[in-house]
Amino acid sequence: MSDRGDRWLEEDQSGVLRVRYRVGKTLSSKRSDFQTVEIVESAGFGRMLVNDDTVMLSERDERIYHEMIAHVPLFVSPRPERVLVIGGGDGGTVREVLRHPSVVHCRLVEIDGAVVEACREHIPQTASALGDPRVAVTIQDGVEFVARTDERFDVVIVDSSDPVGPNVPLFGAEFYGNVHRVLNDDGIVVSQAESPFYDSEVQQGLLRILRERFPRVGIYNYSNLTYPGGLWSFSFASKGGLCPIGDFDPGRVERSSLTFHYYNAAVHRAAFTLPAFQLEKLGGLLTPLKEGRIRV
Ligand code: SPD
Repeated sequence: MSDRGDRWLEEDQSGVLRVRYRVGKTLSSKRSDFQTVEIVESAGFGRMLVNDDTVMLSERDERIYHEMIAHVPLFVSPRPERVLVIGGGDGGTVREVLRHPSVVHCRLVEIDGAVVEACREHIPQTASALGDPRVAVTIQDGVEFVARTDERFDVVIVDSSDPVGPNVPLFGAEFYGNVHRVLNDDGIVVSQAESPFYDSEVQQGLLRILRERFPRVGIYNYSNLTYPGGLWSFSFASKGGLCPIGDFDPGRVERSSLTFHYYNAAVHRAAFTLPAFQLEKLGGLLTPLKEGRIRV
């Protein structure tokens, strides 16, 4: 068998579509307490992290997802110093967070230690960030962590998997009540919000929960290669009313001298422009984005 391509890995999307990836060698395969965690070589996407037959990331396109989940909130937050990442045991989100020199502490809370271990061993492209001295890795359920912690954060990033099994509470009201609690007054929470094509009910549910607690709520999109349908979303909510457009200074991105694969200041702004079908479903749940900050 060649390293990159003698079998097909099949992922089911919502029971209505199956996507198949040509893959070769399995570098690691473990049944953890929560899921099957596999790292495979693929023909077209480099190494892939696959949990319960669902692609979490590929080396080829992970930068799109991780740049968009991290830099949008971090460039809106006035001075992000303390960041909490829930999920994201592969380390890709943490890697992007650490590129902001104002960040002094980044805590990763991942429920499944097997994900962290497998990525540390086989996907250094993302997991090498976890060795940075500013990072603290906690293997614990994120729901439990935010319910109990005394720490406070400027940005919370919910880098979750799909809302099945132990991930369901990460899309729930109690969790977001506690996220609100652990955020500083100007705090921002951004969350993995599934597909606008397949999951509009999930998106509606999440935005409804956020609207009950946060004065500013938005959703933004990104295109990627490996999540079915290609177009996927993140939610954005700010505790103090910071607006991802009105309080975003494109000059700050330029002055940072950071280079990106996908994110830039124009993409940041454009990502909040939603297609008509998505606006029709979600429009009533979003707060206006054009004006500056909503003072609370
Ligand atoms: N359908 C898969 C959605 C997975 C989103 N999370 C991926 C984790 C990458 N850090």
